[in-house]
Amino acid sequence: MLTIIPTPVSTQDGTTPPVVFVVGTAGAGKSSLVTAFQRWARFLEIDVLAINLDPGAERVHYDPEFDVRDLVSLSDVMDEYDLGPNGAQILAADLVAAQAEDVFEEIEGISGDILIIDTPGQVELFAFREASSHLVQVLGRGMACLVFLFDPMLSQTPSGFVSQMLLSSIVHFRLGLPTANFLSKSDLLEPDVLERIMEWGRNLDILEAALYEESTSQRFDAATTGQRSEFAIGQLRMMQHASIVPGLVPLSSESEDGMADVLTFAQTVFGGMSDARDGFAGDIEHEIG
Ligand SMILES: Nc1nc2c(ncn2[C@@H]2O[C@H](COP(=O)(O)OP(=O)(O)OP(=O)(O)O)[C@@H](O)[C@H]2O)c(=O)[nH]1
Ligand SMILES: [Mg+2]
Repeated sequence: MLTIIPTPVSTQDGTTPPVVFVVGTAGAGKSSLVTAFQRWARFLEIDVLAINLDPGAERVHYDPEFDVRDLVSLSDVMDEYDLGPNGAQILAADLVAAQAEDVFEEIEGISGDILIIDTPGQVELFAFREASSHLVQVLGRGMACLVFLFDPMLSQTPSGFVSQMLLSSIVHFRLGLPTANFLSKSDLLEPDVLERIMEWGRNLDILEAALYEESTSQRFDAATTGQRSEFAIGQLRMMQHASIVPGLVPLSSESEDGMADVLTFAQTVFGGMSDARDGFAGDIEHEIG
């Protein structure tokens, strides 16, 4: 089941492809998703255009329509401004965002069915820099949505799961884009572990009990245990109340599970792609299965 955090879409001119920003914590599998999605879509004759917005990427395995490393090089930024790797990442992210119009010019007029954008390693470099909001607006043109990747290892504890739920909603709040949560690298999880995580996404009562149990086993005192669980569950219930339903779709760039759901998400938010490829995930999986 795909869970969408809805946000009204402002404009749609019918010609520009929908834009999917892939966001997540460092190493969550963002670049791999872009590669896998492009490869998967090629077989369906869906034209997926990719963009790399990560100046710190060592290498990319997809075929980028535009690569920000052509504009900003991390090593040049380090040399020129005498910065370490972290400072350089921050400055590079700002430099990229400041050149949003140049990036847009590079991609203006390209035609494709969908545009998928790889973002910098650390989510805060993309979501929390002021200049990034501008970049999202310029590149998104009112047709953008967000795929937020949950790290599979971090998702295995209730507190790790809740932390990512909260992070996803903060990024959603910050950028104001329709957001769907995906559990990345789900092929690495044992089926029972995967099912437990999915259950947490579906049922807050079960998550609350797990969180309480975890706090107890970590030997927090009773008051702290209660406060932690209450805080986390209170936040999640509030999100649920505002229709920001926590939910997850399993994804694997290895097995290509969930690729159709990424496509469905973009289609659901922005309307179908033109022509016969206008199917939903189930149809597509049926067609290729
Ligand atoms: N088994 C498995 N491994 C994956 C999957 N997706 C990514 N990986 C591995 O996870 C590691 C990190 O993947 P990346 O795609 O580079 O992650 P990223 O979020 O782009 O990383 P940064 O840009 O450095 O933050 C790599 O070793 C990938 O091979 C997946 O679906 N399954
Ligand atoms: Mg990457």
